[in-house]
Amino acid sequence: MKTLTEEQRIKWATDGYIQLEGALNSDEVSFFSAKLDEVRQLPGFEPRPDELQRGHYKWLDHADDLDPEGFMDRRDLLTYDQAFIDLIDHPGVFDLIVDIMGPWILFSMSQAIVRAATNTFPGYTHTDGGEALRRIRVTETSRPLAMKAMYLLNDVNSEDSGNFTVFPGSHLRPFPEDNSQLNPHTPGAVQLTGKAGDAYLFSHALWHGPAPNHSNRARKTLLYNYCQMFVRWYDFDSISKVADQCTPRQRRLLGDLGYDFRPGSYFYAPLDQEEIIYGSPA
Ligand SMILES: O=C(O)CCC(=O)C(=O)O
Repeated sequence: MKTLTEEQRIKWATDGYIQLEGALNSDEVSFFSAKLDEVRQLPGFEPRPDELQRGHYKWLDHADDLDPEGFMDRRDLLTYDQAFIDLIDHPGVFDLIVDIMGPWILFSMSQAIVRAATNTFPGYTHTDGGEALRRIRVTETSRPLAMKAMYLLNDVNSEDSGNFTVFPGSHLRPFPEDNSQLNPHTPGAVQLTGKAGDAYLFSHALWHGPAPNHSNRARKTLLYNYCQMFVRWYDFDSISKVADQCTPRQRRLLGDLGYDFRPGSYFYAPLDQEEIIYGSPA
């Protein structure tokens, strides 16, 4: 499997993220971009901030906005197309995730976010993993508890275009209890640019979030999240419904250990874990 270059390894350790150019090719970008336009017409999980607590999603008949340039935040993408399943261990990106996290991991979440061009969204900054994980930090040499791959489906060329915004090195500092002043324009924030097909890999502990989008077009992204096996997935309530469409490696990443649950499962990995994760993708 591919591993990080020395330069990427240093950047991951010191900045808490790396950018991979051309992680998806142009056919893949066009395919996923068109799929997101279809997905918003279909039932699925979307946020309901006025109805549900922060970060919780409700099953709806379709996205609120049916315009492909409108806002969408859809969770649990795997049922929409085989390609969303195959992105779990996309060559080139998954290799690096395993290099960073080790082989004892699960796939924990998929998400498509379209950040519409609007003057009403100021952006926000956070760490991942809710109340508990925001209080847990990693050191330069620690494997992360969780990390995400974020795929850009369109070019982001200038600031305030819905950019993925990071505070480099912030994965090594405590997240302030009062983070209300932190935003994509706070000193230290870096609004990343990139080309369609680029991917950002980032640690759960990195302060990050979207910038406002004052450009004249929506910013489309896919987010795939991975965690250490003893943590757990949080996109579905038991092993994903698509398990029978998956390769053995994808099934394992979705939590199918190859035997019925027993105490100890997910704590110590199955004996063939390394063979499955490092082995052939099919
Ligand atoms: O850039 C975005 O739209 C949000 C991405 C993000 O902050 C996250 O996945 O945690």
